[in-house]
Amino acid sequence: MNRLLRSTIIIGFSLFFITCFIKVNHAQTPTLMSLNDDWHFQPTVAPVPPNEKDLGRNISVEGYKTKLPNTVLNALYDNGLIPDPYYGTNEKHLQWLEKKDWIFDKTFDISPDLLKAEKVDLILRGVDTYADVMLNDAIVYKTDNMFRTWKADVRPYLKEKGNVLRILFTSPVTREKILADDALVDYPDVYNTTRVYTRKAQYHYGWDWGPRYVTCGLQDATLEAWSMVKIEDVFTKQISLNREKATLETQISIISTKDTTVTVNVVVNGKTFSKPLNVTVGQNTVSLPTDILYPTFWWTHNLGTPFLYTIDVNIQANGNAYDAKSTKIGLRTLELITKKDAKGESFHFELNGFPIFIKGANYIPEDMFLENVKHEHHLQTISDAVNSNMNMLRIWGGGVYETDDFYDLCDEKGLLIWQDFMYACAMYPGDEKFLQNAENEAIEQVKRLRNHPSIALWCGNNEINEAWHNWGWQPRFNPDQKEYIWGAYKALFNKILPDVVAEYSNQTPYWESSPRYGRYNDKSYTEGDSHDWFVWHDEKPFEHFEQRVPRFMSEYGFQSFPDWKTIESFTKPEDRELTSEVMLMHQKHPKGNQLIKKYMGQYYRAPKTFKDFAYVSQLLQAEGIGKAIEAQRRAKPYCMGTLYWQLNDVWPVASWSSIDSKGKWKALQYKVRDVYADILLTPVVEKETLRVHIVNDNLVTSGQLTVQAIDFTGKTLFMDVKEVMSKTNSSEEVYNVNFKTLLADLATPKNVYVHLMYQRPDKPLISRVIYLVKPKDFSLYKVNIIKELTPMEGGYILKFKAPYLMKNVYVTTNTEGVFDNNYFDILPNKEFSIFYKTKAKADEVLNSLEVMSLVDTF
Ligand code: BMA
Repeated sequence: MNRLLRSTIIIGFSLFFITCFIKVNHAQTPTLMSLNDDWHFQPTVAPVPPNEKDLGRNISVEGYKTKLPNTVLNALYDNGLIPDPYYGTNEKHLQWLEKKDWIFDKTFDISPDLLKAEKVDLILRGVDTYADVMLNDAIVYKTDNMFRTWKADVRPYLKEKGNVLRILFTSPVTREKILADDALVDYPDVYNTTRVYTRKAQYHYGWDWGPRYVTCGLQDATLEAWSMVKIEDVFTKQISLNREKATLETQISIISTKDTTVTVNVVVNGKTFSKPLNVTVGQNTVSLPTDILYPTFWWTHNLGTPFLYTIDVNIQANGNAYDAKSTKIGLRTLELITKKDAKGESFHFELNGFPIFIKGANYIPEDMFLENVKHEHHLQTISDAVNSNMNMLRIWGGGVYETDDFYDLCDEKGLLIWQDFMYACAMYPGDEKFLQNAENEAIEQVKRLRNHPSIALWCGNNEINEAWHNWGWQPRFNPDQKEYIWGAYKALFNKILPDVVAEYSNQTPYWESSPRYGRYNDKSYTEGDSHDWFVWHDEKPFEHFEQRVPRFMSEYGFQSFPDWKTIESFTKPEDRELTSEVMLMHQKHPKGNQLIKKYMGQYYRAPKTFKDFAYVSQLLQAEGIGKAIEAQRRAKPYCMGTLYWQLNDVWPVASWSSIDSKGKWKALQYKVRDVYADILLTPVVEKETLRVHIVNDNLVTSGQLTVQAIDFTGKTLFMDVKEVMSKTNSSEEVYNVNFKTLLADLATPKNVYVHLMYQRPDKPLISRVIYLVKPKDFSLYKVNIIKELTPMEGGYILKFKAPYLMKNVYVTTNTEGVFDNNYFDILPNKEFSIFYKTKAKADEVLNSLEVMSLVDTF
């Protein structure tokens, strides 16, 4: 054979094999086809708005284009049929739409290859909520839970061309009315809605920080074609963990269309573990013991590295790959320690045997409409949490179980998650259908999240135990009804959910309800987790937080207004008044404004304008919550955690959030970043004595503490230096000085700040400025602040300087960008620099730069 012929034959053969392999492989490994594009939606009957002012008057029954993910309101907005649901008072005039039924449909072709598969599953996610799903006129399923994935084989109904997928949504409120009429009792709900009958995000029905938008739609539609065998689920269970070895068991669920033999391979840290397996038609499970020698542990970002291992699983039969799945895991032990002690019962988490003080916030969904939340929003929010020194977020039970992407980010960034099941502030039905639905939802969610090292806790519900016992609901019912309602509670939160967590999770602890007791029960301060709303709801002063510290504070908070630019985004200039109709629509707490005003009077001088009021409301919030955090951290180890209410917002509103709906940090977020630092210098003022504590959440440290008292004009009144040591994971007083000495006999500390500086060898300086009187008593001076702008990669350094102390300097520009600091204090004659990340030109920044401080508000 000549060489040319030989090469041609070899190339020919190779091509033949490659083609065969690709073909075989293509038919055998699951193929995904997205059905998210090219949808059409329409109301079932021509909608007639009942009132003159109702918006959306031109909606035609012919329907409009849309694509997934989407829900009706957004789809109407995209088509220009309704105005922005967050603007002005639009919420009020869009309510009528919730009573309508809608059809979403899509016509599509599929490739002939897809039809060669033995099974083609139609998978729908985030179906919100009641829908009949039909493919080519055959009913595929009827959905009734937005937290579940809906899946069925539609291979028999599929054709190559012109498939029609139709989803007929029934209005949740219509369906709930029928369910409520049939129910044996009228289930109490703090917001008096019918939401408890529907497994749909409960905040959609309105909350004290969110509008009511009971809409419908879906987040994802996919076809998955496969033949013979498919991996359904991979779970790597941690059997034991020590420095030498992680003993694991990888459990793989396989679904098969025939009885056959396959090989299952698990690749862990470069080592392959294999097992032959006889699979039978239907569900099969195989467990492979695997291990990792000298493992690297997963830590929260503040204590170490959140190290992740990849687990690759594949199945082969007859030398061909059939399916493969890759998951990430983190190796760590995480225990919730609840032990009786002299004062009550502890509540703390131990990560890899190390008791950790939890620092974080309560998280709610990032938007009213989930389709608006993209990867970059999750990334921003989780980065904000990490950059603010948080180590945990609580995903609150009135929202949603978050997307896979969210938990992946938490794993990677070393942030723990307290995960509520989605039940909040109401009593829920206990009939068999509801409980079965709830159990299926729990199984799916626990299985989905069990490989994530960030999942620290499953909690049954938000405030339902407390509500039943303290919110005055019981007198509405006779003894039988009470037993019935409480029986339903126990069935779900004391049986079904803990059983699901025990059976399916990776040994994650379960906690029945947050809080354990309500605030009127003294045990709330000695046992379990606590929601302390004495400040705000019961109008106690911020000092209450210092007087009563619980074992673990899982909720407490104070409202403020969003950033002024955010206020501008939903108002006309004439709406920008505290009591305008628009502003009231964006304040969902009945006493909200009145409470902010009342507290403001206690701590700040009355602001001149509404713009000043909005700014001071943020300082007030930071003042109150900062006080609480410092007191709770000082009380370590009696108290071992703090999660304030609430991190984020679902729309532009006055709320307890520390980051507003446009992602703008409020003053509180900057404060949190400071007071959540692993090493915190924190003051206690007691009977004319200043006591300085060091709270240390990390390892032993020692260094030099400098204490300086300086007046607002820059004159030093006192200075002392002391060598101090702080033990691992501790909170201790390290220094004290009486006011007389500190103030050099000055009559009042009204114009004095104390500068604390802690310098450890080879470590950055830790610096903290504290004040000895309430902000309303400060003697501030009005002077010009000198500004200077220097270009730097990615933006500008902004330098500020003033001869006197400037309190809570707030910087804005009209350009797009992010300040790395704001609401900061400028010390007399000391330069203060911040970085402004922006693409804007220097003169644009400078020309629109506005700088104000507390003294400008009165
Ligand atoms: C808490 C939360 C929410 C509510 C907040 C403020 O108890 O669980 O229900 O938004 O209070 O009132």
